[in-house]
Amino acid sequence: MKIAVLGGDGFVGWPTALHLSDQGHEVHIVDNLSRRWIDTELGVQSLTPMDSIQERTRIWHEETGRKIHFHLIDLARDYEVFKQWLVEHKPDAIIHFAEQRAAPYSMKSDRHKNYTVNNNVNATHNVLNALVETGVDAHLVHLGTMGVYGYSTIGAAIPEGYLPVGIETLEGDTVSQEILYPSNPGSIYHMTKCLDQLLFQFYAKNDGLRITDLHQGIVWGTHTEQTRKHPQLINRFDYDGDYGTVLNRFLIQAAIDYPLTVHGTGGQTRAFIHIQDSVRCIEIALNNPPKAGEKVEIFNQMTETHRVRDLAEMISKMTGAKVAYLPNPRKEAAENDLIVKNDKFLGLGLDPITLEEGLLDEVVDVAKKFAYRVDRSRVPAVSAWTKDIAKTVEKDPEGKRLKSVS
Ligand code: NAD
Ligand code: USQ
Repeated sequence: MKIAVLGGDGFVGWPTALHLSDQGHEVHIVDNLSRRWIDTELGVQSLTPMDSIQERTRIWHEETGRKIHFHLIDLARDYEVFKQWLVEHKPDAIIHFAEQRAAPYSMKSDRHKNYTVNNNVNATHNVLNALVETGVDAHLVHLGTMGVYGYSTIGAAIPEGYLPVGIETLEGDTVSQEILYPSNPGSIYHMTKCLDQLLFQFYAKNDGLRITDLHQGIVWGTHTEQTRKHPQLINRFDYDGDYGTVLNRFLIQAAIDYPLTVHGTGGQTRAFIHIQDSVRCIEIALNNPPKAGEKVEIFNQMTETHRVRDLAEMISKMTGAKVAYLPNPRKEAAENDLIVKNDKFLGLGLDPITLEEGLLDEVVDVAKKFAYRVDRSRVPAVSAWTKDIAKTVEKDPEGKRLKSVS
Protein backbone atom coordinates (compact mmCIF):
# COMPACT_ATOMS: atom_id res chain seq x y z
CA MET A 1 0.00 0.00 0.00
CA LYS A 2 0.96 3.62 -0.40
CA ILE A 3 0.47 5.08 3.08
CA ALA A 4 0.54 8.71 4.23
CA VAL A 5 1.59 9.07 7.86
CA LEU A 6 0.39 12.50 8.99
CA GLY A 7 2.42 13.51 12.05
CA GLY A 8 5.02 10.85 11.23
CA ASP A 9 7.85 12.74 12.97
CA GLY A 10 6.18 12.28 16.38
CA PHE A 11 6.41 9.78 19.21
CA VAL A 12 3.90 7.27 17.81
CA GLY A 13 4.09 8.35 14.17
CA TRP A 14 7.81 7.69 13.70
CA PRO A 15 7.87 4.04 14.86
CA THR A 16 4.64 3.47 12.89
CA ALA A 17 6.26 4.82 9.72
CA LEU A 18 9.27 2.54 10.27
CA HIS A 19 7.11 -0.50 10.97
CA LEU A 20 5.00 -0.02 7.84
CA SER A 21 8.06 0.68 5.70
CA ASP A 22 9.65 -2.51 7.06
CA GLN A 23 6.61 -4.42 5.87
CA GLY A 24 7.18 -3.17 2.35
CA HIS A 25 4.61 -0.38 2.20
CA GLU A 26 5.47 2.90 0.45
CA VAL A 27 5.47 5.38 3.33
CA HIS A 28 5.11 9.17 3.06
CA ILE A 29 5.47 11.23 6.22
CA VAL A 30 3.58 14.53 6.18
CA ASP A 31 4.48 16.75 9.11
CA ASN A 32 4.94 20.47 9.81
CA LEU A 33 7.50 19.75 12.58
CA SER A 34 5.40 21.85 14.98
CA ARG A 35 6.24 19.45 17.81
CA ARG A 36 9.93 20.33 17.48
CA TRP A 37 9.00 24.03 17.58
CA ILE A 38 6.97 23.46 20.75
CA ASP A 39 10.06 21.93 22.38
CA THR A 40 11.83 25.18 21.54
CA GLU A 41 8.94 27.25 22.90
CA LEU A 42 8.98 25.28 26.15
CA GLY A 43 12.75 25.18 26.39
CA VAL A 44 12.87 21.38 26.61
CA GLN A 45 14.12 18.54 24.48
CA SER A 46 13.35 14.88 24.03
CA LEU A 47 15.23 12.73 26.57
CA THR A 48 16.58 10.79 23.60
CA PRO A 49 18.68 12.68 21.04
CA MET A 50 16.54 12.90 17.90
CA ASP A 51 18.05 13.70 14.55
CA SER A 52 16.25 15.80 11.94
CA ILE A 53 13.55 13.98 10.03
CA GLN A 54 15.68 14.10 6.89
CA GLU A 55 18.58 12.48 8.72
CA ARG A 56 16.33 9.83 10.28
CA THR A 57 14.93 8.82 6.89
CA ARG A 58 18.44 8.83 5.38
CA ILE A 59 19.65 6.39 8.06
CA TRP A 60 16.59 4.20 7.53
CA HIS A 61 17.41 4.01 3.82
CA GLU A 62 21.04 3.17 4.58
CA GLU A 63 20.07 0.44 7.06
CA THR A 64 17.27 -1.22 5.12
CA GLY A 65 17.40 -0.02 1.53
CA ARG A 66 13.84 1.25 1.98
CA LYS A 67 12.77 4.85 1.39
CA ILE A 68 10.51 6.90 3.60
CA HIS A 69 9.51 10.16 1.93
CA PHE A 70 9.06 13.38 3.89
CA HIS A 71 6.74 16.29 3.00
CA LEU A 72 6.67 19.50 5.04
CA ILE A 73 3.00 20.54 5.13
CA ASP A 74 0.93 22.24 7.83
CA LEU A 75 -2.34 20.32 7.62
CA ALA A 76 -4.25 22.90 9.63
CA ARG A 77 -3.19 25.83 7.47
CA ASP A 78 -2.02 24.61 4.06
CA TYR A 79 -5.30 23.15 2.81
CA GLU A 80 -4.63 23.79 -0.90
CA VAL A 81 -1.10 22.39 -0.64
CA PHE A 82 -2.39 19.21 0.99
CA LYS A 83 -5.20 18.87 -1.57
CA GLN A 84 -2.61 19.11 -4.35
CA TRP A 85 -0.44 16.59 -2.54
CA LEU A 86 -3.34 14.13 -2.35
CA VAL A 87 -4.05 14.46 -6.06
CA GLU A 88 -0.39 13.89 -6.87
CA HIS A 89 0.22 10.93 -4.53
CA LYS A 90 -3.20 9.25 -4.19
CA PRO A 91 -2.43 7.19 -1.04
CA ASP A 92 -4.39 3.99 -0.33
CA ALA A 93 -4.45 4.80 3.37
CA ILE A 94 -3.84 7.82 5.59
CA ILE A 95 -2.88 7.54 9.26
CA HIS A 96 -3.64 10.76 11.09
CA PHE A 97 -1.45 11.51 14.12
CA ALA A 98 -1.04 15.20 13.30
CA GLU A 99 -2.53 17.00 16.29
CA GLN A 100 -1.34 18.85 19.39
CA ARG A 101 -1.62 15.97 21.83
CA ALA A 102 -0.72 17.19 25.33
CA ALA A 103 -3.55 17.97 27.74
CA PRO A 104 -1.35 20.20 29.99
CA TYR A 105 -0.06 22.18 26.98
CA SER A 106 -3.64 22.71 25.81
CA MET A 107 -4.53 24.22 29.22
CA LYS A 108 -1.51 26.53 29.68
CA SER A 109 -3.18 29.77 28.57
CA ASP A 110 -5.90 31.14 26.31
CA ARG A 111 -3.35 31.19 23.48
CA HIS A 112 -2.59 27.50 23.94
CA LYS A 113 -6.30 26.67 24.04
CA ASN A 114 -6.86 28.53 20.76
CA TYR A 115 -3.84 26.93 19.15
CA THR A 116 -4.91 23.41 20.13
CA VAL A 117 -8.50 23.84 18.92
CA ASN A 118 -7.50 25.57 15.68
CA ASN A 119 -4.70 23.15 14.91
CA ASN A 120 -6.50 19.91 15.72
CA VAL A 121 -9.97 20.62 14.41
CA ASN A 122 -8.69 22.31 11.23
CA ALA A 123 -6.16 19.58 10.51
CA THR A 124 -8.81 16.87 10.84
CA HIS A 125 -11.41 18.78 8.86
CA ASN A 126 -8.94 19.71 6.12
CA VAL A 127 -8.01 16.05 5.64
CA LEU A 128 -11.67 14.98 5.40
CA ASN A 129 -12.62 17.88 3.15
CA ALA A 130 -9.68 17.26 0.81
CA LEU A 131 -10.50 13.54 0.55
CA VAL A 132 -14.04 14.35 -0.60
CA GLU A 133 -12.96 17.16 -2.92
CA THR A 134 -10.24 15.14 -4.66
CA GLY A 135 -12.18 11.87 -4.72
CA VAL A 136 -9.12 10.03 -3.38
CA ASP A 137 -10.50 6.80 -1.88
CA ALA A 138 -8.08 6.38 1.03
CA HIS A 139 -8.92 4.61 4.29
CA LEU A 140 -8.42 7.19 7.04
CA VAL A 141 -7.11 5.83 10.35
CA HIS A 142 -7.18 8.44 13.12
CA LEU A 143 -5.46 8.30 16.49
CA GLY A 144 -8.09 9.32 19.00
CA THR A 145 -8.05 8.94 22.75
CA MET A 146 -9.64 6.95 25.57
CA GLY A 147 -10.19 10.38 27.12
CA VAL A 148 -13.25 10.98 24.91
CA TYR A 149 -15.19 8.72 27.30
CA GLY A 150 -14.17 10.63 30.42
CA TYR A 151 -13.16 9.15 33.76
CA SER A 152 -16.27 8.91 35.89
CA THR A 153 -16.84 5.60 37.64
CA ILE A 154 -19.94 4.00 36.14
CA GLY A 155 -19.61 0.38 37.21
CA ALA A 156 -19.84 -0.89 33.63
CA ALA A 157 -17.32 -1.63 30.90
CA ILE A 158 -16.75 1.10 28.32
CA PRO A 159 -17.83 -0.24 24.92
CA GLU A 160 -15.88 0.31 21.70
CA GLY A 161 -17.25 3.69 20.66
CA TYR A 162 -20.98 3.08 20.46
CA LEU A 163 -23.72 2.66 23.01
CA PRO A 164 -27.09 1.01 22.38
CA VAL A 165 -29.85 3.12 23.94
CA GLY A 166 -33.58 2.89 24.22
CA ILE A 167 -35.63 6.05 23.68
CA GLU A 168 -39.24 6.36 24.71
CA THR A 169 -41.52 7.37 21.81
CA LEU A 170 -44.52 9.68 22.10
CA GLU A 171 -46.70 6.54 22.17
CA GLY A 172 -44.79 5.15 25.16
CA ASP A 173 -42.93 2.46 23.18
CA THR A 174 -39.16 2.08 23.30
CA VAL A 175 -37.09 2.43 20.12
CA SER A 176 -33.49 1.26 19.93
CA GLN A 177 -30.75 3.54 18.75
CA GLU A 178 -27.00 3.22 18.62
CA ILE A 179 -25.23 6.44 19.52
CA LEU A 180 -21.64 7.53 19.99
CA TYR A 181 -20.76 6.92 23.64
CA PRO A 182 -21.37 10.26 25.41
CA SER A 183 -18.30 12.49 25.22
CA ASN A 184 -16.90 13.70 28.51
CA PRO A 185 -13.55 15.42 27.80
CA GLY A 186 -11.24 16.41 30.65
CA SER A 187 -9.14 19.02 28.83
CA ILE A 188 -9.21 21.26 25.76
CA TYR A 189 -7.01 18.70 24.00
CA HIS A 190 -9.40 15.84 24.81
CA MET A 191 -12.29 18.06 23.71
CA THR A 192 -10.76 18.40 20.22
CA LYS A 193 -10.78 14.60 19.92
CA CYS A 194 -14.50 14.63 20.79
CA LEU A 195 -15.07 17.21 18.03
CA ASP A 196 -13.08 15.00 15.64
CA GLN A 197 -15.53 12.18 16.34
CA LEU A 198 -18.45 14.25 15.07
CA LEU A 199 -16.52 15.27 11.95
CA PHE A 200 -15.85 11.60 11.23
CA GLN A 201 -19.46 10.61 11.83
CA PHE A 202 -20.66 13.25 9.38
CA TYR A 203 -18.17 12.51 6.60
CA ALA A 204 -18.72 8.74 6.82
CA LYS A 205 -22.48 9.25 6.56
CA ASN A 206 -22.55 12.05 4.01
CA ASP A 207 -19.66 11.15 1.72
CA GLY A 208 -19.08 7.47 2.38
CA LEU A 209 -15.51 8.05 3.59
CA ARG A 210 -13.93 4.94 5.11
CA ILE A 211 -12.78 5.96 8.57
CA THR A 212 -11.34 4.13 11.58
CA ASP A 213 -11.00 5.96 14.90
CA LEU A 214 -8.61 4.42 17.43
CA HIS A 215 -9.43 5.41 21.01
CA GLN A 216 -5.97 4.98 22.39
CA GLY A 217 -4.83 4.87 26.01
CA ILE A 218 -1.57 6.33 27.34
CA VAL A 219 1.38 5.06 25.30
CA TRP A 220 4.45 4.00 27.27
CA GLY A 221 7.89 2.66 26.38
CA THR A 222 10.16 4.00 23.69
CA HIS A 223 11.71 1.32 21.48
CA THR A 224 10.14 -0.79 18.79
CA GLU A 225 11.76 -3.50 16.72
CA GLN A 226 12.67 -0.96 14.03
CA THR A 227 13.86 1.93 16.21
CA ARG A 228 16.39 -0.51 17.71
CA LYS A 229 18.03 -1.07 14.34
CA HIS A 230 20.29 1.99 14.61
CA PRO A 231 21.04 4.57 17.35
CA GLN A 232 19.92 7.38 15.03
CA LEU A 233 16.51 5.78 14.52
CA ILE A 234 15.78 6.29 18.22
CA ASN A 235 12.29 7.43 19.15
CA ARG A 236 11.27 10.68 20.83
CA PHE A 237 10.84 10.42 24.63
CA ASP A 238 9.05 13.26 26.43
CA TYR A 239 9.60 13.68 30.15
CA ASP A 240 8.67 17.32 30.80
CA GLY A 241 5.62 18.49 32.75
CA ASP A 242 3.59 19.24 29.62
CA TYR A 243 4.33 16.41 27.19
CA GLY A 244 5.68 13.63 29.39
CA THR A 245 2.98 11.05 30.14
CA VAL A 246 2.64 9.53 33.54
CA LEU A 247 4.34 6.13 33.27
CA ASN A 248 7.24 7.32 31.13
CA ARG A 249 7.65 10.26 33.49
CA PHE A 250 7.82 8.02 36.56
CA LEU A 251 10.47 5.87 34.88
CA ILE A 252 12.71 8.81 34.02
CA GLN A 253 12.13 10.35 37.45
CA ALA A 254 13.27 7.09 39.04
CA ALA A 255 16.35 7.07 36.83
CA ILE A 256 17.41 10.61 37.83
CA ASP A 257 16.59 10.14 41.51
CA TYR A 258 13.65 12.55 41.43
CA PRO A 259 10.60 11.77 43.59
CA LEU A 260 7.75 10.28 41.53
CA THR A 261 5.24 13.10 40.96
CA VAL A 262 1.83 11.65 41.83
CA HIS A 263 -1.01 14.16 41.36
CA GLY A 264 -3.39 14.20 44.32
CA THR A 265 -4.00 10.79 45.87
CA GLY A 266 -2.99 9.00 42.66
CA GLY A 267 -6.43 7.38 42.60
CA GLN A 268 -6.83 8.14 38.89
CA THR A 269 -7.17 4.95 36.85
CA ARG A 270 -6.07 5.16 33.23
CA ALA A 271 -5.68 2.87 30.21
CA PHE A 272 -2.21 2.02 28.89
CA ILE A 273 -0.58 0.47 25.83
CA HIS A 274 3.06 -0.19 24.97
CA ILE A 275 4.45 1.61 21.89
CA GLN A 276 5.14 -1.72 20.14
CA ASP A 277 1.49 -2.74 20.56
CA SER A 278 0.31 0.68 19.42
CA VAL A 279 2.19 0.22 16.16
CA ARG A 280 0.81 -3.31 15.78
CA CYS A 281 -2.78 -2.14 16.39
CA ILE A 282 -2.44 0.46 13.66
CA GLU A 283 -1.31 -2.25 11.27
CA ILE A 284 -4.32 -4.39 12.24
CA ALA A 285 -6.67 -1.45 11.75
CA LEU A 286 -5.16 -0.76 8.32
CA ASN A 287 -5.84 -4.34 7.30
CA ASN A 288 -9.46 -4.20 8.44
CA PRO A 289 -11.00 -1.08 6.88
CA PRO A 290 -14.73 -0.43 7.01
CA LYS A 291 -16.62 -0.38 3.70
CA ALA A 292 -17.80 2.86 2.10
CA GLY A 293 -21.17 3.79 3.55
CA GLU A 294 -20.52 2.01 6.85
CA LYS A 295 -20.35 3.86 10.15
CA VAL A 296 -16.97 4.88 11.55
CA GLU A 297 -15.08 1.83 12.83
CA ILE A 298 -14.02 2.43 16.44
CA PHE A 299 -11.49 0.36 18.38
CA ASN A 300 -10.38 0.83 21.98
CA GLN A 301 -6.62 0.74 21.59
CA MET A 302 -5.41 -0.15 25.07
CA THR A 303 -4.20 -3.31 26.75
CA GLU A 304 -4.43 -2.73 30.52
CA THR A 305 -5.58 -0.25 33.14
CA HIS A 306 -3.67 0.97 36.19
CA ARG A 307 -4.15 3.36 39.05
CA VAL A 308 -1.51 6.11 39.11
CA ARG A 309 -0.47 5.45 42.73
CA ASP A 310 -0.10 1.71 42.01
CA LEU A 311 2.26 2.53 39.15
CA ALA A 312 4.25 4.82 41.43
CA GLU A 313 4.47 2.12 44.10
CA MET A 314 5.50 -0.52 41.56
CA ILE A 315 8.29 1.67 40.19
CA SER A 316 9.32 2.72 43.66
CA LYS A 317 9.70 -0.95 44.63
CA MET A 318 11.61 -1.70 41.47
CA THR A 319 14.02 1.24 41.68
CA GLY A 320 13.96 2.52 45.26
CA ALA A 321 12.55 5.89 44.07
CA LYS A 322 10.63 8.02 46.55
CA VAL A 323 7.00 8.97 45.90
CA ALA A 324 5.71 12.55 46.24
CA TYR A 325 1.96 13.18 46.53
CA LEU A 326 1.49 16.67 45.05
CA PRO A 327 -1.42 19.09 44.68
CA ASN A 328 -3.16 18.10 41.45
CA PRO A 329 -2.83 20.82 38.75
CA ARG A 330 -5.74 19.21 36.86
CA LYS A 331 -9.48 19.25 37.42
CA GLU A 332 -10.24 15.53 37.38
CA ALA A 333 -11.85 12.88 39.56
CA ALA A 334 -9.51 12.11 42.48
CA GLU A 335 -10.40 8.41 42.30
CA ASN A 336 -12.04 6.47 39.48
CA ASP A 337 -12.50 2.91 38.30
CA LEU A 338 -12.04 2.05 34.65
CA ILE A 339 -13.10 -1.09 32.82
CA VAL A 340 -12.61 -1.04 29.07
CA LYS A 341 -13.63 -3.45 26.34
CA ASN A 342 -10.87 -4.18 23.83
CA ASP A 343 -12.23 -7.39 22.33
CA LYS A 344 -11.90 -6.20 18.74
CA PHE A 345 -8.11 -5.98 18.64
CA LEU A 346 -7.75 -9.15 20.71
CA GLY A 347 -10.08 -10.90 18.26
CA LEU A 348 -7.92 -9.72 15.36
CA GLY A 349 -4.77 -11.24 16.85
CA LEU A 350 -3.25 -8.63 19.20
CA ASP A 351 -1.10 -10.37 21.83
CA PRO A 352 -0.62 -7.63 24.43
CA ILE A 353 2.69 -6.68 25.96
CA THR A 354 2.08 -6.00 29.64
CA LEU A 355 3.88 -4.02 32.29
CA GLU A 356 5.26 -7.09 34.02
CA GLU A 357 7.36 -8.24 31.10
CA GLY A 358 10.65 -6.56 31.85
CA LEU A 359 10.10 -3.63 29.53
CA LEU A 360 10.01 -1.27 32.46
CA ASP A 361 13.68 -2.10 33.06
CA GLU A 362 14.40 -1.31 29.45
CA VAL A 363 12.90 2.18 29.74
CA VAL A 364 14.78 2.83 32.98
CA ASP A 365 17.97 1.84 31.15
CA VAL A 366 17.23 4.31 28.34
CA ALA A 367 16.43 6.95 30.94
CA LYS A 368 19.72 6.31 32.77
CA LYS A 369 21.69 6.39 29.55
CA PHE A 370 20.38 9.83 28.62
CA ALA A 371 19.86 11.22 32.13
CA TYR A 372 22.54 13.85 31.44
CA ARG A 373 20.10 15.47 28.96
CA VAL A 374 17.39 16.04 31.59
CA ASP A 375 16.67 19.53 32.86
CA ARG A 376 15.26 18.80 36.32
CA SER A 377 13.53 22.18 36.44
CA ARG A 378 11.27 21.06 33.54
CA VAL A 379 10.03 17.94 35.32
CA PRO A 380 7.19 19.46 37.39
CA ALA A 381 3.73 19.73 35.81
CA VAL A 382 2.70 23.34 36.42
CA SER A 383 -0.03 23.85 33.82
CA ALA A 384 -3.16 24.33 35.94
CA TRP A 385 -6.69 23.61 34.69
CA THR A 386 -8.24 26.73 36.28
CA LYS A 387 -7.01 29.99 37.75
CA ASP A 388 -8.08 28.84 41.21
CA ILE A 389 -6.15 25.60 40.91
CA ALA A 390 -3.12 27.57 39.71
CA LYS A 391 -3.03 29.30 43.10
CA THR A 392 -2.70 25.96 44.89
CA VAL A 393 0.02 24.57 42.64
CA GLU A 394 3.33 25.92 43.76
CA LYS A 395 6.11 26.20 41.25
CA ASP A 396 9.12 25.22 43.29
CA PRO A 397 9.30 21.45 43.04
CA GLU A 398 12.80 20.91 44.34
CA GLY A 399 11.82 22.78 47.49
CA LYS A 400 8.35 23.16 48.89
CA ARG A 401 6.31 21.15 46.40
CA LEU A 402 8.07 17.94 47.18
CA LYS A 403 8.05 18.36 50.95
CA SER A 404 5.51 15.53 51.27
CA VAL A 405 7.86 12.95 49.80
CA SER A 406 7.34 9.59 51.48
P1 NAD B 1 3.53 13.92 18.96
O1 NAD B 1 3.25 15.31 19.41
O2 NAD B 1 4.82 13.29 19.35
O3 NAD B 1 3.39 13.82 17.37
C1 NAD B 1 2.43 14.55 16.63
C2 NAD B 1 3.09 14.95 15.31
O4 NAD B 1 2.13 15.67 14.53
C3 NAD B 1 4.29 15.87 15.51
O5 NAD B 1 5.40 15.40 14.76
C4 NAD B 1 3.80 17.24 15.00
O6 NAD B 1 4.84 18.00 14.43
C5 NAD B 1 2.75 16.83 13.97
N1 NAD B 1 1.70 17.84 13.76
C6 NAD B 1 0.93 18.47 14.70
N2 NAD B 1 0.12 19.35 14.10
C7 NAD B 1 0.36 19.29 12.77
C8 NAD B 1 -0.16 19.97 11.64
N3 NAD B 1 -1.07 20.94 11.77
N4 NAD B 1 0.32 19.65 10.42
C9 NAD B 1 1.27 18.69 10.26
N5 NAD B 1 1.81 18.02 11.28
C10 NAD B 1 1.36 18.32 12.54
O7 NAD B 1 2.28 13.02 19.47
P2 NAD B 1 2.21 11.44 19.65
O8 NAD B 1 2.43 11.12 21.06
O9 NAD B 1 2.99 10.77 18.60
O10 NAD B 1 0.66 11.22 19.36
C11 NAD B 1 0.19 11.01 18.04
C12 NAD B 1 -1.32 10.94 18.04
O11 NAD B 1 -1.75 9.88 18.89
C13 NAD B 1 -1.97 12.22 18.56
O12 NAD B 1 -3.05 12.57 17.75
C14 NAD B 1 -2.43 11.85 19.95
O13 NAD B 1 -3.59 12.54 20.28
C15 NAD B 1 -2.67 10.35 19.84
N6 NAD B 1 -2.43 9.68 21.13
C16 NAD B 1 -1.20 9.72 21.75
C17 NAD B 1 -1.02 9.08 22.97
C18 NAD B 1 0.28 9.12 23.71
O14 NAD B 1 0.35 8.62 24.86
N7 NAD B 1 1.36 9.66 23.15
C19 NAD B 1 -2.10 8.37 23.54
C20 NAD B 1 -3.32 8.34 22.89
C21 NAD B 1 -3.48 8.99 21.68
N1 USQ C 1 -0.25 12.29 36.35
C1 USQ C 1 0.40 12.23 37.57
N2 USQ C 1 1.68 12.61 37.63
C2 USQ C 1 2.38 13.06 36.53
C3 USQ C 1 1.71 13.10 35.28
C4 USQ C 1 0.38 12.72 35.24
O1 USQ C 1 -0.18 11.83 38.59
O2 USQ C 1 3.57 13.38 36.67
C5 USQ C 1 -1.66 11.88 36.26
C6 USQ C 1 -2.57 12.93 35.64
O3 USQ C 1 -3.05 13.84 36.60
C7 USQ C 1 -3.66 12.05 35.02
C8 USQ C 1 -2.93 10.78 34.63
O4 USQ C 1 -1.70 10.78 35.37
O5 USQ C 1 -4.60 11.72 35.98
C9 USQ C 1 -2.61 10.67 33.16
O6 USQ C 1 -1.89 11.80 32.71
P1 USQ C 1 -0.97 11.72 31.40
O7 USQ C 1 -0.30 13.03 31.22
O8 USQ C 1 -0.13 10.52 31.45
O9 USQ C 1 -2.06 11.44 30.24
P2 USQ C 1 -3.14 12.38 29.55
O10 USQ C 1 -3.07 13.78 29.97
O11 USQ C 1 -4.46 11.70 29.70
O12 USQ C 1 -2.72 12.33 28.00
C10 USQ C 1 -2.02 11.26 27.41
C11 USQ C 1 -1.54 11.73 26.05
C12 USQ C 1 -2.75 12.04 25.16
C13 USQ C 1 -3.64 10.83 25.10
C14 USQ C 1 -4.04 10.34 26.49
C15 USQ C 1 -4.72 9.01 26.42
O13 USQ C 1 -0.71 12.89 26.18
O14 USQ C 1 -2.32 12.40 23.86
O15 USQ C 1 -4.82 11.12 24.38
O16 USQ C 1 -2.83 10.13 27.26
S1 USQ C 1 -5.94 8.84 27.69
O17 USQ C 1 -5.31 9.14 28.96
O18 USQ C 1 -6.36 7.47 27.64
O19 USQ C 1 -7.00 9.76 27.42
